[in-house]
Amino acid sequence: MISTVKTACPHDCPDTCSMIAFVEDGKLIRVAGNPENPFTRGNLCRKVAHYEERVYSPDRILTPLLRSGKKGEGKFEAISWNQAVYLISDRWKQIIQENGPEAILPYSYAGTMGVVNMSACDGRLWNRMGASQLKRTICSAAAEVGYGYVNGWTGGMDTEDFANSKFIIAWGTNLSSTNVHQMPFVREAQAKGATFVVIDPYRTRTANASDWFVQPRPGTDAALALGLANTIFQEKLHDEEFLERCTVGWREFRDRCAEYTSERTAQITGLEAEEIVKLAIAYATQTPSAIRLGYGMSRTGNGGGMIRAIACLPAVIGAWGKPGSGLLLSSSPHFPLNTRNIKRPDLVHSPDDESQVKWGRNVPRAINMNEIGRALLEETDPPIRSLYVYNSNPAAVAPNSNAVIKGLLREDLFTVVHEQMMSDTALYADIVLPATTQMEHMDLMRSYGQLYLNLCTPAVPPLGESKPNIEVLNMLAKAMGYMDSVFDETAEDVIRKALDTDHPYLEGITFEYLQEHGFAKLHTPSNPFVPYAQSSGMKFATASGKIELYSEAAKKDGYDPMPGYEPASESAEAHPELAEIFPINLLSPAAHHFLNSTFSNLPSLMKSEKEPRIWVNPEDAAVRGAVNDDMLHVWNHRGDVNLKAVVSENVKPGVAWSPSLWWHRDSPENRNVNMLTSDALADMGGGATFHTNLVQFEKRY
Ligand SMILES: Nc1nc2c(c(=O)[nH]1)N[C@H]1C(S)=C(S)[C@@H](COP(=O)(O)OP(=O)(O)OC[C@H]3O[C@@H](n4cnc5c(=O)[nH]c(N)nc54)[C@H](O)[C@@H]3O)O[C@H]1N2
Ligand SMILES: Nc1nc2c(c(=O)[nH]1)N[C@H]1C(S)=C(S)[C@@H](COP(=O)(O)OP(=O)(O)OC[C@H]3O[C@@H](n4cnc5c(=O)[nH]c(N)nc54)[C@H](O)[C@@H]3O)O[C@H]1N2
Ligand SMILES: [Mo]
Repeated sequence: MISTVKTACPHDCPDTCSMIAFVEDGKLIRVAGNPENPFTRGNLCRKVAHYEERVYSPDRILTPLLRSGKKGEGKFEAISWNQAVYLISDRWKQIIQENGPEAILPYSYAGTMGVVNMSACDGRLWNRMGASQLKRTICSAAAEVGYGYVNGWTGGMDTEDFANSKFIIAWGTNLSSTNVHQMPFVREAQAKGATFVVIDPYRTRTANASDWFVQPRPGTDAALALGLANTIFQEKLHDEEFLERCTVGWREFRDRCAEYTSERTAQITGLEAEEIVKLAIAYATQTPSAIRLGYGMSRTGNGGGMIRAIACLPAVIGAWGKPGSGLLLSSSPHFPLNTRNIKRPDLVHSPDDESQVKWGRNVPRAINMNEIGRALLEETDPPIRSLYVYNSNPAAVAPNSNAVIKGLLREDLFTVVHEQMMSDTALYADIVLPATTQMEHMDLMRSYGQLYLNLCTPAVPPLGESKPNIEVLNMLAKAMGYMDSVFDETAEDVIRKALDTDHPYLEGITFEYLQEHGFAKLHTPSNPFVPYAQSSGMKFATASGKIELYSEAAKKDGYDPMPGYEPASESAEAHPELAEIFPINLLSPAAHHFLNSTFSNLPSLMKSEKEPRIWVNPEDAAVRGAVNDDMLHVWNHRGDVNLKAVVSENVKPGVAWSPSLWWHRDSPENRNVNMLTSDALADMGGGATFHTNLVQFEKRY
């Protein structure tokens, strides 16, 4: 008999789809999108559509493992959970005694985005222990800070409301690959006559679905945004009433924009001045107009500043608070979950006082996850003696892989990896712990791209001896002697606590309701939700409660109080000597068939993604005597890789594009593109810079 279970996709994607799992004899036989969910609409992306392939992958880890060979060799022997927990806690107690708890570093990101297995887990055991904190900066940090200076950390437009727009810009985001369920709303708008614009230095699948593709030089979007605003002010198409009522410093901002004439903007961006003027006028007049802003473009040396400048545009034309109008970077801030209830960020352990100590008196040091390689290799006080990895695959995904792997090879580093798959990182572990997949554990999902809460109900029992993150961390906490009651909580306890709020958006959305229906849209004042409507009294989360085109907060943090264009760190403008040697700007954004390094080990998706490749312009290929399908040797001062050439006009001369991310294991000579990427930090938030890399290439064979 086949039974069905309502669940959801847990992966790091703005869509967070409602799923149905089909189960026969305790086995997952297939999955489908839940047709009742108005956002998922019964469709799943290519990656998740055959989830059973992932659940039953031969790469699944099914028992705890102890290293029996050399570091990174991948030789392990099975041990019991009791042995594993004893070995880990015993070693940690010794390390804490010798070097204090900061010598232990947890490393995690968004393998699952669950409230239980990501959010709650990230703030409990580690805070209790006083372990080094991890700055989780690899994805959205620069964008959040840049956006925050303008609007505060507030939620954007309802994705479903894009269907009501007349002019849509997908700015630095590849929706057809990374946010596929937003596209039907874009197409609906297009069918009603809307213009769909894509702004990207690479001709993406999304660009191919657009009415107007704008292709600036990478890292120049701040100039483009200010140039567009300048034309809007010049043409008197700005909304003065809105600017007076809802913003701070618009006249100073207007004067700043005047520095970005269409001629100067054209020079910086490589676009034609006429195109800039045309785009500005269309954006301001074909209203309601909406911007979908991606995190992707912000992973650039000047990414925070780019996002900040773009985030000002809706205010200039008074786009907020009207249907089909405004901007969406993230919907996360709209979810009023009681996250304080599920974490304990206020408490850290003090060696001389077993009772709880407030943050601020004894805050542990924080390590930026983008700099993990350096942190493991450079002398720090105390040294990092143990690394506990879960929900992440740093050997493959973190920038500057050479440094990361060298760090993981350290003989004296005690590495524990809790994983579903024998990933590139798990290979370097001393102890590997088996993790359940979403089909085997319970969780609650919010979303960064839509407004539905989803409950994940387990569909099948855990495979082998695998366990969810929360259970493993609870076991480790007890073995460490931490008897706090949070370490007795089950996933259901955490979910009930997260839903325990009297916020009107969650009225009636109980655990039981979600068990029955699988999902619920937030009960926002209107549907589609129109945030910041004048009648709602909803404010921006800045100090002034207004949109800050001039930001005192930015000034206090040492930035220009207004947005401006600064060339990215590793660019020809900022570093001409380096560009002499490495003349190509490599972009490395999301692959269509993978999700970061998740799914990249599944044969059907590897086949669709073909092989590790790099797109280069015909001019750049010709001067190096390279043609399509040649193996290229690509290198810089950090490392080198071999990638198959796709000679294509999709990139302009001087730019190359290689999607993220193949495992090192499955790349030529075991080296993926992160051998080339930079661990320099973005201008804001300590963000990643996966698109700010200068490289050189030649034909290999
Ligand atoms: N299929 C698939 N889906 C995914 C992911 C995946 O790996 N694969 N990853 C998930 C995750 S973790 C995230 S954060 C999101 C990211 O989703 P997106 O925000 O869409 O991110 P990317 O595709 O990495 O980058 C978007 C685009 O930015 C462009 N870009 C690079 N530099 C610049 C620039 O200077 N200016 C402009 N205008 N554009 C630039 C790139 O060419 C790329 O097309 O997607 C999620 N969804
Ligand atoms: N070159 C390049 N590199 C990039 C990017 C890029 O655009 N270009 N994108 C960056 C971005 S945006 C991001 S967000 C990061 C993502 O970096 P990561 O968050 O590390 O993402 P994934 O590669 O998806 O790895 C997640 C791992 O968690 C495991 N996992 C999944 N669920 C669970 C669970 O419940 N428990 C445990 N213990 N493990 C689980 C999966 O098997 C997988 O190996 O990568 C970054 N790396
Ligand atoms: Mo991400």
